[in-house]
Amino acid sequence: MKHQFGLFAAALVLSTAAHAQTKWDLPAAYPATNFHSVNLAAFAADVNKATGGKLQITVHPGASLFKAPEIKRAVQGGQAQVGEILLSAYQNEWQMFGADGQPFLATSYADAMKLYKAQKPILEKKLGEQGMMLLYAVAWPPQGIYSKKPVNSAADLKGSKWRAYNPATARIAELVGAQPVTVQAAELSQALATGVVEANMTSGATGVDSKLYEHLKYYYDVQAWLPKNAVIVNKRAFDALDKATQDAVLKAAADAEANGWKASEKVNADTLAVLKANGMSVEPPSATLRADMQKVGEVMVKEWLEKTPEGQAMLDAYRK
Ligand code: PCA
Repeated sequence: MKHQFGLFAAALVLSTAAHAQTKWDLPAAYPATNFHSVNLAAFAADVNKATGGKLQITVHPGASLFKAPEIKRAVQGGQAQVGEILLSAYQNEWQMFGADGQPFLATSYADAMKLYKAQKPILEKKLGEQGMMLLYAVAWPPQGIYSKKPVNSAADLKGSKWRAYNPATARIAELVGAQPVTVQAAELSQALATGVVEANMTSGATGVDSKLYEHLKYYYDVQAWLPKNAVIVNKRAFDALDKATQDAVLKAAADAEANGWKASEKVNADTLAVLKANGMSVEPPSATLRADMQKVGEVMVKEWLEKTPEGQAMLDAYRK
């Protein structure tokens, strides 16, 4: 009898496993048309295909499920199994999250990739301690200055209402004497329409997403840093998958990372052209503005190193 029940239970488990479909929610903060979100949709489709529909990931772009600053905690707590975060937004929690938000540490795609490789093992360890895993990370295009008025030197930014999206962009505002106001990408158009923002630093991609050309007329292509979005997964949710499904997720993540970095470079070129086509002045910064911003960057990297015990070793690995 006992034996029979055991067989029955085993058969039940087997048949449930064979038909089981796991559903994951993936909150993301940027609009569905943004290249990161398009890449997330492709990642989800890949996983669905590779697992024969066993794991279905629903992407919720545009901060529709969780607001940008809440996504990390949602994944950690299991309210969402997987999610996309802007790493540098969490710098105040742990300084290393902000490594790629420091101005002029890595200003090209090649350097941003090198910085990522140096940062990755430390990131993985931290996320592991928090009950999560890093699936992949992709750089945003290089960050430049958008402004309502022409900016020839940092002094021209004094007093301007400056939109910040993370602690580093808020610190830049302080150092140039602007007034920082934190506004997430999902609320940026609205903030511009109501006059809360006169200047900010972000990519051409976000410039186009939020139609910054409707309110700001100048873009200076400073190429100051390339912050990264990371896709993180709750470790318990991942561990609950069978081995084949886990492998499919990791394979799709590796592909998404490679595709995402390629897409970012293309989007950089494409979106700067869109800004121009919409009447924006798109120029390199003047020598003075560049030197001023580099000084700001030097101060910030120094401050960051003072607060980041693992910082110097990471920079040494990056520069090797
Ligand atoms: N866009 C995001 C972060 C970096 C970027 O290029 C934003 O402006 O919020």
